[in-house]
Amino acid sequence: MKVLATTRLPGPAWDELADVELVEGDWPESLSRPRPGVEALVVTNETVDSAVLELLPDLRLVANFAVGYDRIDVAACAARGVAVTNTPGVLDAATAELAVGLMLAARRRIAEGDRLVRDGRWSTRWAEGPFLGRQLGGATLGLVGMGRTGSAVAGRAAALGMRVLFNRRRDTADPARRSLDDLLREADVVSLHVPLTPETEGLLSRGRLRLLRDGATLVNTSRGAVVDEDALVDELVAGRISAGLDVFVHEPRVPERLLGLPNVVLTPHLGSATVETRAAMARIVVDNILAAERGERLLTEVIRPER
Ligand code: 8YV
Repeated sequence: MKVLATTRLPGPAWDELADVELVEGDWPESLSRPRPGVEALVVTNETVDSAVLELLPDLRLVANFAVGYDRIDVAACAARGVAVTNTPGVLDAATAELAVGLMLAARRRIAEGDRLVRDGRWSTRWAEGPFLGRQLGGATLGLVGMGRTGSAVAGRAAALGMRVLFNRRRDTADPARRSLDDLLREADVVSLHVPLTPETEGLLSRGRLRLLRDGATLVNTSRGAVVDEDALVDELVAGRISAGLDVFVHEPRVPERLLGLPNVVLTPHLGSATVETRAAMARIVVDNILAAERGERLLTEVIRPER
């Protein structure tokens, strides 16, 4: 099966593919001409829309090297009989660790402290004040989304002594469940673990961000567009809250106004970026391609197009 990929995947599984072409440069402009014969496309949640599909007339499979597939037009794929797969189940621990890391970094001012030391501003007289943070133990965590990653964060946060509340759509009698607005009012730390869909786009609107307590911390390892980014930047510039952000609306662009702020920790979409997780994701991508090649059932199909 001829495979076109936007990047070479890490780990040993990739070498099992016999016929792979890498497209260099910015996607989708880099796909500048029709590629008949390409049957599988490997993307890392880059745009796959009708225009891309037009250029790949023999495509049978989009194998996404990510669990989130918000940039893939699954309806357009289904209409052409193109299957879409993602990589669920192997990112939860890595993403949960990063979320907890961002909570710690923002609440305990780790990145800010690192910059202070590097800049030679560490002084025993504490010219900049006593440099105090807030501890996670005893604080209330509000999880927006309680799927695989949210649950993985909950376990780790409880081990750190946090009280864990959550919001999710599905009804449950669990006393820790809150409405979204109540969760935002009650939590010291809010962490987002919902996929980007038309329902979650802008979920944390300007009005909802105002519900956050003074001194609260927002952690986002899901998708930038789940939050009204301009409104979030305004809150951070005002210094009313702090944040740990791994995702942004226009990656790799980060809002200019955030760059000089001490109260925000910025990472470059590292949620799944561990050796173990990326190798496991690549294994799933390759296994899906090999299954398609053999005409077998795909492992992790996100839609089942009419065939
Ligand atoms: C991906 C992600 O690794 O899986 C996802 O949905 O956001 C990331 O962890 C990233 O999109 C690169 O593929």
